[in-house]
Amino acid sequence: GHPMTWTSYHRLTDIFGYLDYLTKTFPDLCSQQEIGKSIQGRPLKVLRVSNGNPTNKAIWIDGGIHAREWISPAVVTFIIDSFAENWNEQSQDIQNIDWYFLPVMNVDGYEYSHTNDRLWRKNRRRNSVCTGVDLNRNYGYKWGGQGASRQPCAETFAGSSAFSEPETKAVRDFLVKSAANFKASLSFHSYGQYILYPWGYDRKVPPDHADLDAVGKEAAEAMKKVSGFHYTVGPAGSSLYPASGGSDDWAKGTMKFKYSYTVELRDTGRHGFMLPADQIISSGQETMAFMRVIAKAVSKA
Ligand code: 0X9
Ligand code: ZN
Repeated sequence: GHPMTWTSYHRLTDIFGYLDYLTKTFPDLCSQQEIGKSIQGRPLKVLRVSNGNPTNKAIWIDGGIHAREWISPAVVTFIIDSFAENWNEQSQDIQNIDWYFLPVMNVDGYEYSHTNDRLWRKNRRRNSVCTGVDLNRNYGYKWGGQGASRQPCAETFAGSSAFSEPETKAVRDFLVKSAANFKASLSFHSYGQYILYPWGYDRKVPPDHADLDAVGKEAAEAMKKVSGFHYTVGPAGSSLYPASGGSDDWAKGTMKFKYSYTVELRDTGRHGFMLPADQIISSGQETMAFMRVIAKAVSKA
């Protein structure tokens, strides 16, 4: 039977078990790939959802870059479930895209946030004195600039060099080598209810920022219609704070994926990272509205 629920947060083995269920139950739609291993040796599992049409464009989605942001893997698996269980009811735009999901990127940190420290953020690399690299400071575009720390004990430690971490390296190698026609990258985080686009490394914007802003605003309106929750749209560096070495900047700056967003899911601070599990389903439903708008934009791109 179906091994997953969206009324509580799940451990990594449950999530992996769910991916196995999907590939067994929908073999023509879902396939799995291990793209690498974490620093503690846990597998990094990517699920591809695709109708196999060779002219499809592709979208990359990651969750759980930050360990404590539990709503992120929960929403990413909710999206996967909505697609897989109701594929034929999805929009034509959604059906004609190859979807690549990495529900939990920071697998070691995610487990550690369940077993030892609920508010753990970084991965579990043993540095000289402290543990952990902030994976969202470890990507190679403008690595080591503003908002990233050189101090191993800092929450925003960028690592010893760009892509020093096996988790970021695995994602980079997978995307660089992939034959898929990627047009967008979506990275799910919490919290704050923001739809952020590049640049994150500075208070600057790319030349096509108006396109990113328009699609972001259309998505925010669609989300508001579904749940009533308000998401703020803007460039990451000025809407939030400048922070370099992020996945979003690398997707746009190095990989040249047209649409790159970091979505900060619920809430705006009442519960923060400890969002009650009874908000997973409604968060997932509003994020599905976001997905439909992105799929439409990518179809036209
Ligand atoms: O600081 C981050 O990595 C993200 N916020 S979080 O609270 N989830 O840690 C925002 C990243 C926005 N993008 C860039 N600054 N590149
Ligand atoms: Zn985050």
